[in-house]
Amino acid sequence: MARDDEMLDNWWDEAYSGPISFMRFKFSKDLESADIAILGVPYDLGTTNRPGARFGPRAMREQSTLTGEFDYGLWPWDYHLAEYHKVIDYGDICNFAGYPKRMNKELEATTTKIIESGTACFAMGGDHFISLPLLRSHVKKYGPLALIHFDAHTDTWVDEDYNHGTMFYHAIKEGLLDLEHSIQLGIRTPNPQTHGIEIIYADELDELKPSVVAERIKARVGDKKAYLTFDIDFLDPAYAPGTGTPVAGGPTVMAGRKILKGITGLNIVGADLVEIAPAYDPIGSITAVAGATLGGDILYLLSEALRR
Ligand SMILES: [Mn+2]
Repeated sequence: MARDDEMLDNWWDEAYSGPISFMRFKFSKDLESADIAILGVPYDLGTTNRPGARFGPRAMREQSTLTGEFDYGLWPWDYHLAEYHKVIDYGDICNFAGYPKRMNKELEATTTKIIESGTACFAMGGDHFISLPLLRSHVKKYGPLALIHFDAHTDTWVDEDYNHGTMFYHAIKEGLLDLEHSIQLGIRTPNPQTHGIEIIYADELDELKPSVVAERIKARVGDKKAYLTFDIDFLDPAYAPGTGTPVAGGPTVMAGRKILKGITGLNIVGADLVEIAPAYDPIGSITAVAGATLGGDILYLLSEALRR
């Protein structure tokens, strides 16, 4: 892990100009010197309702040029990530439109390459199905992982088909999850089966302080290695209309950010943020602004875990 002086000393563009990389971290495939890689996964063939999450990574990058333009870092974190790490934007995996099987294989291979090099990976979806190949590659390295899952949906539907509502059922079936230490937050859709995962439903979450929710997550996950997955539809559609399967009655962006900040210190080894579909995000790109900000928070959680 090393301070990235080149990043800290070169403030070059306004938020509205210049190349669009995530939070202005340089595009690079150099995994040797990198500590954290940001990977775009523009895939949305697993969507059951509105398509369009393939445009999510680009929308997040574009809005992140504002959250990432400050050389002091992202508030309320009190440092810049480059003070401790070389963070790279690894670009997108691409050329998979119409080829779900190829995407599945290639995403697992790409993330395996990234994490085997000792670089932590933050993936930007894409629809939520991408979490399955991401989990497979992480579990190969780390063993079964505690899942910290923000979502309106459990995505554990018992269904042999692959889509963005079944991938955690497949993850369970494949033994990828440490169920006793896994937790889902913000759920507000029918759930015939918990599979032994702790769930804080949206109504309960609404009555709890974010700090209390964070303590519940910490108590559940403990010191286990964890994978964090954040479906933007965790948020109320007032804050995130630009998504494939919105469900009314969800938390605010502030609640989401406070919960994330509150779980600092957990051993999070990998993460994704998914389901931003900018075509349904017509007013001020509010979903992408939320996603870019929450994505920044998740990078800080990976950083904190790396420095534990
Ligand atoms: Mn969802």
